[in-house]
Amino acid sequence: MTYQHILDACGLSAAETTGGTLSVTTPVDGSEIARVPMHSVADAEAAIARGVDAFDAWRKVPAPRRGALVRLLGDELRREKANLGRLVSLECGKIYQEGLGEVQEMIDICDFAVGLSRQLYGLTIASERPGHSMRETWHPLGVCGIITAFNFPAAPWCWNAALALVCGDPVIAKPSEKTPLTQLAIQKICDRAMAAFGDDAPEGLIQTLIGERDLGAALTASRDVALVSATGSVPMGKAVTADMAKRLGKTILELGGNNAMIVAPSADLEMAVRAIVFSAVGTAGQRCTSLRRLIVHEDIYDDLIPRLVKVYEGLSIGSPLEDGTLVGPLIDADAMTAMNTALEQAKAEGGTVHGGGRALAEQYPDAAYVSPAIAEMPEQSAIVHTETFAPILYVMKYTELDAAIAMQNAVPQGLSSCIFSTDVRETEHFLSAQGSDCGIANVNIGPSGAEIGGAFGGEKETGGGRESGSDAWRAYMRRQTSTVNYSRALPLAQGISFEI
Ligand code: UN1
Repeated sequence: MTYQHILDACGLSAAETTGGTLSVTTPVDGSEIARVPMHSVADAEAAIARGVDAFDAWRKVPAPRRGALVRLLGDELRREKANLGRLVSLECGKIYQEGLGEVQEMIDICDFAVGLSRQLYGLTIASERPGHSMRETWHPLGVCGIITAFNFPAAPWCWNAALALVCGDPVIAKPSEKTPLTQLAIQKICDRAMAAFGDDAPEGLIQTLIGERDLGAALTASRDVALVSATGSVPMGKAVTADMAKRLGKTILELGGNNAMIVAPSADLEMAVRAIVFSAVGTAGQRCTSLRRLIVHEDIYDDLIPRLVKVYEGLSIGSPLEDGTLVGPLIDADAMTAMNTALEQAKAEGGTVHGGGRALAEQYPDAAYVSPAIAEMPEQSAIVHTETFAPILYVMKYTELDAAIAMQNAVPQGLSSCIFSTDVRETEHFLSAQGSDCGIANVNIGPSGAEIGGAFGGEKETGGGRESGSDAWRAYMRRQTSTVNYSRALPLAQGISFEI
């Protein structure tokens, strides 16, 4: 299949992929695969205005009926899974299996959202006053801006959009400028779902803006955008927060991770090795949930690390579109430079590095293939505290579990974490209030590859937002507390006497 076939299979037209000013290159070989027209700030403002009109209509549509649109979207995604998964792989460089996984996450969250559309439950609350009732209702919020990153160009949009749509909110996507094609293909899928849904899907309900930061800034600046949900780097999250704070707008932030695994003496090492390798080298170490730090008990260190180094040496690095490849390229040359710089710093801080360095340079001179690296560190030094979006696994030893947990929690980020242990005292301690400080804490599972049913997100510099499952839907709605007096008197709360 040629690259053009992959674009064609997603229905992307020449008008959308040629003649524009945004050059899109594939990390597979560094070649240009499209030149996409970019939207202007004026276009963004027009999109927001259409979104406001769409909100007026969409909030009146009953929630279960809104769910029917998301069901159609899920149906379309099922049909398009292979095509879209391949485009994800081509555009961001993750292996095809992981591209399919991303589309499956979209399908899963659509299913979740359809069920949710009949379960946007509020509360009834006991009033302290006689003849009074209280209730809490969830209403649609308004236009939602969804800013996404290159490493997951599909699923995070859908975690947000599927919930926002059933909650009664129009959505405007602003994908990474490195991966606009996937969002354009998703927009097409949405357009088909809306056409099949019929008249009560208003124009402007689901929109896409292609371009650079100024478009994200237009979303954060506008009072007509009730919520901005942003996935990406910590500096991006801080910029979004600062802009939104100026107008006290709502945000959901899903930012960096510096995810660790503690491997205890009782761990099943076979399982641990598989989990470590998938989570450290999957998506070439460019998931926000990628495993970056391995904290290993001293008694098993000399057993585990050589095994890992051996597995790393045998990993198949190559085109993400080819069956059998486990490690695709980094997104671009800058990412490779960042990886090399981090490894140099690791060495300067006393680390011993296995692997690393450029791979397949002759076959793909314009792409950024690298060998995944393991860096054995004498301690959790400065470089280990930073998130480098690359397949670098820092390894440290521990003696006492509490010290391992303290080490795990000592970084600025708080997204995902895990422990491999078959000792229930240890695992429960890890999950307790004195344990992991992350939004996600797993047992005998790596830190990446979360299911959609749980709330996804993390603490500290990860931004504190939650997306996807559990009650994350509430962030896309406004809560209304109503007290109704059905008596013939007007008692005041707190027993206050106020006679006029
Ligand atoms: C991300 O890297 O931005 O848990 C999201 C996971 C995926 C999502 C990752 N479900 O790895």
